[in-house]
Amino acid sequence: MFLGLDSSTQSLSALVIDPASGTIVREVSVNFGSALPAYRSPSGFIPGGKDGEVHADPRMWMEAIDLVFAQLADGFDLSQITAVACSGQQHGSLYFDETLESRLASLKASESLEAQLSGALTRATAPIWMDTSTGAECAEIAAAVGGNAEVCRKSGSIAVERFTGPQIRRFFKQDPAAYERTDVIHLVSSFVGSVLAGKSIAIDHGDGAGMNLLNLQTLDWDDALLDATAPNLRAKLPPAAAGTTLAGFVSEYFVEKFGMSPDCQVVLSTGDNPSSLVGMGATAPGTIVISLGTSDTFFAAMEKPVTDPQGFGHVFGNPAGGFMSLICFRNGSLAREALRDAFGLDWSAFDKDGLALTPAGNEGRRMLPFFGPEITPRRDFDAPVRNFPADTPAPVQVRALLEGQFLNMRLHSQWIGEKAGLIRLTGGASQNDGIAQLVANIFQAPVERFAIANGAGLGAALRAAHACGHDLARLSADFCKPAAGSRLEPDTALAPLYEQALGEFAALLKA
Ligand code: XUL
Repeated sequence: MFLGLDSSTQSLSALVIDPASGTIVREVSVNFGSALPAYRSPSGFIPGGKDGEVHADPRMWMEAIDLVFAQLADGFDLSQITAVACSGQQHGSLYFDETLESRLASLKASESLEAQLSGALTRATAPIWMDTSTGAECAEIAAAVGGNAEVCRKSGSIAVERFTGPQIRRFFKQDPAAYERTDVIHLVSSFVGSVLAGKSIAIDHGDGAGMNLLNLQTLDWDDALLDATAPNLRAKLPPAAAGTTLAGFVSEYFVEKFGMSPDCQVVLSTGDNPSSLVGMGATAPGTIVISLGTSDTFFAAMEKPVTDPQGFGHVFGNPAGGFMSLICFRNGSLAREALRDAFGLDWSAFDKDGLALTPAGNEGRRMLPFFGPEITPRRDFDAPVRNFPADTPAPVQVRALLEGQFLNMRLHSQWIGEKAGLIRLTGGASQNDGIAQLVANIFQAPVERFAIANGAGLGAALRAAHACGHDLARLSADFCKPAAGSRLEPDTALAPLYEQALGEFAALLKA
């Protein structure tokens, strides 16, 4: 059996798969807010950060590892686990002094992880992916290496506020002495993996590419980016390595305390988006994943690391080899819920209220569906822009919003240069038939829906099995199945109409 962990923004979850039977045999989860209220982080981060700062308390993550293993081991024999791999929210970083290695190597089962590891922290809190505080640092890094086009050419993304390099630079500027004392910097994913392995493990190319530090050609830390970020940074980073690397055996701590086998292997960790690519069975180019969540994300495997000339999209390593694109749209459910609330609609009727009562293409009535700042495209919207009166009845508004969201997604994913062959749709709103059919029509590709709530955790367990010799295609066929009867075909007659709508949407965006 194989264990996958996912340390996300709000929870740490664990999932065990049995490849022999093709089933998930155990799933547990620790919600940071409710299980660890002492950290006063109801949504997994410390509320009220100033100037765009969004940080979390790393001690909360340490405590959660003990809690999730206690749950896992309760009535379940963890010695059956052959290998474990972790996934983590991307970009978040933890900072430790030189005592980390000896602490990890000598963890006592009689004490907690938090009691034994927190003393090594050189930065009390960890910046996470929601942080937008590093605008100045992004500009400095870009200027130092010759502009954002160069940062993007090297690292797959322009300098981005939430990415780890700019976050490291901010720390170095704010507290140079603590930066100097820092011996090792981990991502959330590599930190959890290091605790399991009882030693610092490498950072994989999937999560590493979310740092503005990894050179996608050499797959090593880039000297110019390192120098632009902070002094002596290479010495503070674990090496970068392929996600299929076996990092070692599980630490004695987990053997003694939770009954794991001393022969259980620890596979390198990766970020939650690369991990979801595996969990959604989309590691081969041609299948696109659209995840409809708080933010909507669009990701897909890619043959070559082409980058977004506009600088909105990102390129990360694909855990199965090669690369993947990732585009994040901030106004996902945020916008759907804002419109729903503004018109007093109910979710179950959201598509019927809008999509069923209005014609495809909405007779040219278009909306830029941004109720707040957007990152794709990068603009400080505070209300949606419409080419029709704002008091137009709800059905037209609903269609304009949804068509706008997916036209925006199609427009800003064109740089990838691959036609969607199949779309795997996940996340809350994917269950809505009207929305799913609209995605099929706008992208002119079949859509399959997934019931998997934890694609990143499943991806981690599948990666663990794959690294131990299981065939990934076989694992995908067994575990990454769309919900029965969930496939929808595009209405090909609508192709020209949505081609035209795409042009109209782009024009409204430029206006
Ligand atoms: C990706 C990103 C988010 C986090 C969420 O760039 O910032 O998707 O990975 O956990």
